[in-house]
Amino acid sequence: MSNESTIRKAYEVARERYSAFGVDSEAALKTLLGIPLSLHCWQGDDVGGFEKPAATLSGGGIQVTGNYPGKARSVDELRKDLEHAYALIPGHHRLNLHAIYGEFGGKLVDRDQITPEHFRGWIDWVKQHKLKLDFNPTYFSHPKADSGFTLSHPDRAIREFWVEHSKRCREIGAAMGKAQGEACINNIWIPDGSKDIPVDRWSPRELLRQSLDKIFEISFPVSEIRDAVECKLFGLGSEAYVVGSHEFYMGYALSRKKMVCLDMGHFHPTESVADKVSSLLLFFDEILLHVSRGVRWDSDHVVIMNEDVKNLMEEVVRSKALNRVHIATDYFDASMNRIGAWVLGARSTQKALLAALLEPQVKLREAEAAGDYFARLALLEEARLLPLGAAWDYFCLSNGVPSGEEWIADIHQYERETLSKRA
Ligand code: RNT
Ligand code: ZN
Repeated sequence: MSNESTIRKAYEVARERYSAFGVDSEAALKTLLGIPLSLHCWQGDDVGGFEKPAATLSGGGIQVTGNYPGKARSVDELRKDLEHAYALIPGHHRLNLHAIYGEFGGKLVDRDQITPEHFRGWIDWVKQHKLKLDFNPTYFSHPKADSGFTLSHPDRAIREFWVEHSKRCREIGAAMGKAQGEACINNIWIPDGSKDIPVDRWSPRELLRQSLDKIFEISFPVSEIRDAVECKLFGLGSEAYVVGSHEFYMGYALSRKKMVCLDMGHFHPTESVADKVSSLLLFFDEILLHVSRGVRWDSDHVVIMNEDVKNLMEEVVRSKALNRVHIATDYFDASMNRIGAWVLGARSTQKALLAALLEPQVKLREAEAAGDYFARLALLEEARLLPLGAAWDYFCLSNGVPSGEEWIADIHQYERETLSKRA
């Protein structure tokens, strides 16, 4: 029996099994196909970008460790790698660019000088590949970020530099949105904070509020760009204080009608990001997620379908909020094949979404409504062993990408034929 017919047969059995649980697996697969993931460009080159002189990731409480060979050294290589990654991820997706990934023609174009023209190549490239773009200003790896403060810097000139950068990024994002006929999500994350105990926690936050208000003075159509702000509990070198805390941005976004971005690695490890979804969506129209995996003090390990990601996607699905939640990936690992890391994180996120879509919600809610907490817990436990894998394989097969573990060999082949030739 061919692999394909095994997959089809297994899915037939799975479909019946789900149906007995009151779950329509066909509908789940259809919904999954309509969920775009915004794949972060920065896994491809360890958050390097294409500025001249080349920026190496510095400051900002984020760090990439490892030196696995074969990283993309140019925009062409990055695009080639991305094409390879997208070909192994079922469905239609987005690309999340950072400002340092513009095409600056080998010249020094400082961050307060960038324009939509520097991103024309990307706009054309995504059109050709039927992808959509999202965007992020870059507030790290720059001399004016070395002090650990950017938009909340006490020096007005430095703040203004970063405000100008942010304004230009919004202009770029709006140009992307206009060109692609769909809003670009522009996400602001700044590294500002301090390693040790500050006495004045107030002033930087007041300055940040002021800078953000300046950035958002210009309004663009929501059909072109929508803005998000991303909080963090702590980072490397900002252990004692982060200016853009959860409370800060929640207050800011709510009062200014912006989105909050929840990065899964930016909260206390015992805090559930999944639990935040319903609370936020009762007050916000939309939210942005950065799907990541925190491990001890690192917030950016490659995403796997762990309990946290599963719980988060369950909450999005249970809240019937798929149209109000933008899902982006955010992690960076330089110790393994980078294209493999991209695909692994994206497919794992999709698997978690599929698991959530295949959850026997009706039965679970019945048990809960009846106060039968034993049955609720037992059903949740039984649901873990439903044939998710068969549905996933069939989803991959029907969308023309390798199913099961087949894609791993594909990554190895690309490494042999392409990545290993990069000195
Ligand atoms: C950092 C934030 C932020 C970055 C990217 C590179 O802690 O998660 O989203 O990962 O901007
Ligand atoms: Zn993030």
